[in-house]
Amino acid sequence: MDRAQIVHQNFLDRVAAGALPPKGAAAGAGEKAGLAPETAVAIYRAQVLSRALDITSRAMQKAGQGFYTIGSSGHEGMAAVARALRPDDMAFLHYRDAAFQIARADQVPGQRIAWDMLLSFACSSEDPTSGGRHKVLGSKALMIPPQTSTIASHLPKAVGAAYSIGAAKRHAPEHRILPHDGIVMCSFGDASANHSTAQGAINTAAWTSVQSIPLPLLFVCEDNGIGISTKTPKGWIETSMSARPGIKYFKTDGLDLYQAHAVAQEAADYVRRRRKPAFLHLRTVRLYGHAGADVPTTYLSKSEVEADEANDPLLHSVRLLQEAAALSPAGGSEDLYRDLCPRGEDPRRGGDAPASQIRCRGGGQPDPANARL
Ligand SMILES: Cc1ncc(C[n+]2csc(CCOP(=O)(O)OP(=O)(O)O)c2C)c(N)n1
Ligand SMILES: [Mg+2]
Repeated sequence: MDRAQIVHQNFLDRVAAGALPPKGAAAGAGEKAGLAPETAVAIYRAQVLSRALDITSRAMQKAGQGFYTIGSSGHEGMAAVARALRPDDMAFLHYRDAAFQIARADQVPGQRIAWDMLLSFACSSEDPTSGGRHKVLGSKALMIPPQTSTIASHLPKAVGAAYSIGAAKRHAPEHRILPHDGIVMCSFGDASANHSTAQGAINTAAWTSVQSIPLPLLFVCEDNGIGISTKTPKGWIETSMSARPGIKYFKTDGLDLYQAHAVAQEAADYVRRRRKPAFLHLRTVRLYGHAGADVPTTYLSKSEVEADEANDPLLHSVRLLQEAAALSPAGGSEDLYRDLCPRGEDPRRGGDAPASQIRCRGGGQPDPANARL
């Protein structure tokens, strides 16, 4: 069975049995108190919609309606990072950051994020981000410059964008879109961090910071411990990044939406106030392998793959929302999942509508609030 189907079934079975994964480095009561229940639920909703879109992109590929299936499953903690930033903080995203983009879309009026992303999967000429050239995250309204999966290529651009905020204060440009108190965020994977382009950008940020030149840039490294089929050595990111001159290091658990939000908020506040770069090390897992055609059990043991699947961030979110009594009734988190992800990978299974019949309930303009995928 396909891993996407396994993860989907796993979610339904474990939630029904109340067999939710235990807390890791759990959020304290303070972290839970720092996030309003409605924001926590909005983060969870963005996480589930991101998952639904992953499932749908694979169904579309099987049906010959979509192409590029690299997904965001396991990296849904980025929805909490989005909520720790302002929607006018420019964000250069890792290709697994659909949950970030969806969560940000909730903060900006007039968005139709699910529909726009589906257009991108279908390589539709109506795709507002790339005109159908590629599955690309990005949106002008959301301050997310379009980004393909050319790893590390966006880090130098992010350094330049962050530098430009201070430069625009010193010499008023003709056109300024970044606010004076804004920051820039740039996310990437643990393997991408080794790319010379990434290292050059990180070094530039450190050098600039040490010279006391403003560089309000938050690096976010989404550490799932692997790049395609090559494992990152244990502790590599922390050891190599925690003591860089001029860059403050923060670490958090992307499986825990409360903790991820609290630490991302702390890191973003540091960057905003001090106008200095920070490095947020976010633990994630990678579900479904690298991309659609990848079979992770060819290079990882079954138990390694299953250990990540047992740590599905959505299962952690269900437990955390229950503990915080953020949803009423308590079963609401399962209902929300069933509503957005009514089926697993196979669009023909159980008589569900095929991918070609993806419709949004209520008709009219598709909206993530009523999209049934
Ligand atoms: C410049 C460049 N070199 C190589 C690749 C091929 N490639 C795609 S993803 C990837 C590994 C990325 O791993 P990581 O940064 O850990 O991100 P993850 O997929 O684990 O989230 C590589 C080498 C690429 N896309 N771009
Ligand atoms: Mg990785």
